[in-house]
Amino acid sequence: MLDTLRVSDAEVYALLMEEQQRQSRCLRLIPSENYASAAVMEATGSWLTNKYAEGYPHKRYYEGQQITDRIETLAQDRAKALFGADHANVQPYSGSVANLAAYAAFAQPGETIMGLSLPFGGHLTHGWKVSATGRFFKAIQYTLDDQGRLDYDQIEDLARQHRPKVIVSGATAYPRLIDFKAFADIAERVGAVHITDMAHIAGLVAGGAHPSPIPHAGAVTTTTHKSLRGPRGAMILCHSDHAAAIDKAVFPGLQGGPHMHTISAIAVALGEASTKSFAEYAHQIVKNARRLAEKLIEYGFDLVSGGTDNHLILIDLRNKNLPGKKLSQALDRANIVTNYNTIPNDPAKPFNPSGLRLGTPAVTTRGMKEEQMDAIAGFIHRVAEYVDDESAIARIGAEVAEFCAGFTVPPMFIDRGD
Ligand code: DSN
Repeated sequence: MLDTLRVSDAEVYALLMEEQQRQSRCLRLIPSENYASAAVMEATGSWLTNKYAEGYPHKRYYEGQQITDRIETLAQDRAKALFGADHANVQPYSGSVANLAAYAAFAQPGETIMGLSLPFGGHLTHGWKVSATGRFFKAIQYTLDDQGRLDYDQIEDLARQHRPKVIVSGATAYPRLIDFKAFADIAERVGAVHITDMAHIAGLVAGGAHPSPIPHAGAVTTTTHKSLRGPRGAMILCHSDHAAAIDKAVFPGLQGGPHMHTISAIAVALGEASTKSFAEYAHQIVKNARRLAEKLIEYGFDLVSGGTDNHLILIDLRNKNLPGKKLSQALDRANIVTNYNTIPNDPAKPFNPSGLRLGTPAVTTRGMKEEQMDAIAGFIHRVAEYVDDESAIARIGAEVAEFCAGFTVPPMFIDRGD
């Protein structure tokens, strides 16, 4: 890859090669990151970069759509088949835009939406005050109970009190299963549309390693690059009775020309995600997260909600007297990449919170299994113990790089033979 770039722009080429080496040398534990396959990356960089295709297949505002119509239809069909949805819009540029579009399909500016509060594990675009979703709509935010779990009674009380047009389920830092049916029942009782943001868990849902929100939500938004392991993009899946409203909200409501190069790569990723080997991958992500959680608990780490059901772990570092930022920066110096994060009811400020968020999608793509999770927990424990000792951190970093060298780094060929 990149043979032409190497010749035509040595400066950018050198930076990209350094990034490739960083991704190879490090244990990448940010739960929203992954390694896309070579096929996904090739499709992302194709001739479709050159094409405008405003509109939808067979209803475009530009000519020359002989191929784009077939590609977008293929991506839609693969998305519908993989997730069992009636309709798929594969045009949203990102998860943030997909969420805003989905709300705009069902609520007018100033009307009420409801979602999980950002410091409790919700996304910015679930109605947080600085996001357009919190400014353009009246956003009511639910929180978690004292055990770090969703409190469906609280959600129902708030919904009855505020009568939102839209209730959002889904999270970016919630390690437990979400009861999508409970959300659907609450939404039905107050006359709201239930929208699920499944961005984090889309790969798990595709592989059958997490219950699907599709039967319980009016619309489901997702990014395509997290556990689903595709290009950086997004989709909205919905029932046929909402299809027109969703399509109109994406284009012309929020976006202009779709990124056809990304859409072709989404089709490739959906093809990969429909294989048996991807289902095994999805189940291994969850097994790895459980094992990593168990080992971290053995090392004295306090986990929000006491463990995990999905791909993600949230550590409450208060018992270690260690701010999340300080630990995540020390881990980064030791070639272990995580992100600091708020914990429910965090007494500290969001820019220097009390938590650390980890996930297993990327390391599982590299072929790591339970045995390697034990080693990773050991590395994290040692960095936390020696957080102020730079020579110890450097020694651990060298060990981590050596450990990583034993595991293939995509881009690689994904066998679609099954
Ligand atoms: N909030 C980001 C994450 O989970 O990393 C995604 O937008």
